[in-house]
Amino acid sequence: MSNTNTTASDSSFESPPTATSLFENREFVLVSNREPYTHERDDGSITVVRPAGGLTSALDPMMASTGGTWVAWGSGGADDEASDENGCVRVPPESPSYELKRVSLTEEQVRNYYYGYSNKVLWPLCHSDTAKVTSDARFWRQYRETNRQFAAAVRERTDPSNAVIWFQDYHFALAPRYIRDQSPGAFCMQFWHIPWPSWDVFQSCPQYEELLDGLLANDLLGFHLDQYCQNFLDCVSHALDADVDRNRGRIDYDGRTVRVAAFPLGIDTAERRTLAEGKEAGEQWESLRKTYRIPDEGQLALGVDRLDYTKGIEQRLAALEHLWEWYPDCRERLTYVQKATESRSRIDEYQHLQANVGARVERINDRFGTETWQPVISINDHLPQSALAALYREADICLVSSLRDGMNLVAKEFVASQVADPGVLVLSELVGAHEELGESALTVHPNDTEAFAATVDQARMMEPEERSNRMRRLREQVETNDIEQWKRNVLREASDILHGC
Ligand code: GDG
Repeated sequence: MSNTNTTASDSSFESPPTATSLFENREFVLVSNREPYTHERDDGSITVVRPAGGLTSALDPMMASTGGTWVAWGSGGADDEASDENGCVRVPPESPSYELKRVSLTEEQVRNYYYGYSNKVLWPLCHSDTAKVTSDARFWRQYRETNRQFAAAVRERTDPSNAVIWFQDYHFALAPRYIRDQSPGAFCMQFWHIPWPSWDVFQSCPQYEELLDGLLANDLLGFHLDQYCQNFLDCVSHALDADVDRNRGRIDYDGRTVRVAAFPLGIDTAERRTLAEGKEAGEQWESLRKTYRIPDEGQLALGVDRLDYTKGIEQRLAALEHLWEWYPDCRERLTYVQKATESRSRIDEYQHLQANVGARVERINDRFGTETWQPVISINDHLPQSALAALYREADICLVSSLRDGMNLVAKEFVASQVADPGVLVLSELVGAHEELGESALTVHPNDTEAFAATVDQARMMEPEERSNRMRRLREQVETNDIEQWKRNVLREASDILHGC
């Protein structure tokens, strides 16, 4: 890991600081595209659903303890009915302690702001896949308009000059500017969950100047890795008239100073462990085995992804096909479970990916399957956490092969769930998590099919002692840098800036 000052220090505290203790009188406002709770109509009655998502479930307890407001797109079918005339509802449902303010989006906004600019422009751009970027003037127009609408929603709830406003992710590159221009005293911060590309890639986006200007309206901008910080600083120094201090992660721009720092996101390791050790995971495992006919015998390799082209699912299947072809003793001894959840299916690229993955799985199963054994088992349903925990716990090998990934929480979740016989993590060198876990995982390059296959074979044959040692080191890493540590580091940094330290 780089030791420049863009990597925020691991401050340790007597007791964990909370947003309330750090920001005193300022109201805390969180802004994200996804909401922590949706209301759905089910057989006539309204039910509350917690959309599964690592981040929303990690930030919900923080909001519950600080109070304040969470502003998000109201995407649930019965959200309007369950909210008051201002689009607000108090949550968590079991003991309400903060306000959820829902922003209603039209179908056109969903098409152009969400599927369009966010997921057909910024997503491929930030993953350095410029060939997949789709240009359409409507995308940008509605991205701007929707960012304005979110900024207005924040303003409806609070005076930004007396608030700390924390934006999550690439859906809101412009909203901080729309807040700042009207409320210079606001404290704005943002965490960018996906990679930040190099300048030559970022420059291919015609809106580069306005995007950077929007993000520089924050006081603090966080990325997972120092590398992404450096890329961002580089883009700013090329595109804007700004003073960039790369070593200290500071940008002087438009009469203000913006801090840019790395905060590698962690997971709730205690929760993952509890889930993996729980009785429910045991029951779920039995049920998964029966439903999907997962064999008792042999070893199990696992992949868990949203079906996204950045996750390298086709490359992983190519490596496995090579393995079963050239390492015949793996046949009937190593089964691969692909837990892939459909994602963004309104976008052509994602439909093609689903079709290609399906076709490849079918071909592999036709080539190597026998009457009693199926090499690849696809689980496309969204699973409850306890079922996911069962898969993580029972897997002998976890395959993470993204072509680019801001962090990748699956790698960390697998490690935290390895409560029984330790398995092996096979990790692409192109994911953010590789910086923390690469030393004790087995590293692969997703596009080097033969070497990837050989590494899976190495994982399969690894002696128990080496597996144990590697897993112990991985666990230490994941437990030390967990979600609490991440929140602490981000909030402490924000508080230092706010108090001029
Ligand atoms: C973005 C960045 C960054 C998956 N299937 C099920 C399920 N999941 C959960 C996993 C995990 C999450 O989805 C996927 O997280 P990732 O980190 O792998 O990826 P992205 O969704 O692309 O997230 C990424 C992340 O933001 C955070 O900053 O790490 O780089 O791309 O938590 O467990 N959960 C349940 N059932 C499933 O079937 N319950």
